Amino acid sequence: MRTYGHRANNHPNAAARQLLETIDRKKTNLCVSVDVTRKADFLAIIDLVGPFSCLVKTHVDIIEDFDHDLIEQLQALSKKHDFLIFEDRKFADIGNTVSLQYSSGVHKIASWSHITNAHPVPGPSIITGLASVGKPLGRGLLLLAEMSTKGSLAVGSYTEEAVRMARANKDFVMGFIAQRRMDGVGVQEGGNSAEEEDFLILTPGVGLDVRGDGMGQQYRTPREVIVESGCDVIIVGRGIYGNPKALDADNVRRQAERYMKEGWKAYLERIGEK
Ligand code: UP6
Repeated sequence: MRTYGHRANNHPNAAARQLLETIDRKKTNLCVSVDVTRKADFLAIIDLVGPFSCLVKTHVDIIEDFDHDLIEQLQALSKKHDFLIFEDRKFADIGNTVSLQYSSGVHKIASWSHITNAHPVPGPSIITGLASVGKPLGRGLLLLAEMSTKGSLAVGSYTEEAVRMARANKDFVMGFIAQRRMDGVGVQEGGNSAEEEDFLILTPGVGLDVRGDGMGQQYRTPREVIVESGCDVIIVGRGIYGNPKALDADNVRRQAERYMKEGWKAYLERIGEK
């Protein structure tokens, strides 16, 4: 299995290259998902977890007091701590609508988020719509090929079609939100396209202490995700910041470091260095 650094040197997608370089430079494959509703909490958590993260994942539409200053501060933290930003927007509409949702509105996601994602459910036109905005800016797109939730419908031929859509749009699609590597998925008899592709697999549903959240979320450990399933980035939310109503700065920092160490240990095991 190739190293992050080797993959960075060879990756054709600019956003994927940036992410792989950041992972290699900081020695962390941890993406922290900051799902809190107050701007002050959001920024405080990011400042705490930034040093341990290659990527910070946001849902800016849940923030009650969202404003332009929040984006400026987020960008400043991204520079201070050297991480990329991933707005987990999960676009799912026709090409024209998603291009407007991505570029415009209150959030203007494309102007600040290095990476975003989309459900493949509308078919390839969703990629065309998002690429019309994001490609000129050097952004990257992840397709949701699978989900972490119990009873997910993103399985079987749906997942296969998602991978085929990505293969046809490698200039903008940098990888997947999925639970395992997608090499060979959806490759037809005689096809060899999996050989030269290097999609990044970012995986939510990661936790060390519990197996679920009582609302359909299912957790696996960093080792299960990185070693057993061959994924590249672990996405961790509540496992790190716990209950947003009772934030404990020391604990947030400790948990981020703990997940970073577990994720990196698993990667070293995967490439055969431990
Ligand atoms: N997420 C999942 N599963 C998916 C796709 N996305 O959990 O298949 C996102 C959620 C949340 C984060 O929207 O922001 O990943 C997981 O948070 P948690 O670690 O607190 O469960």
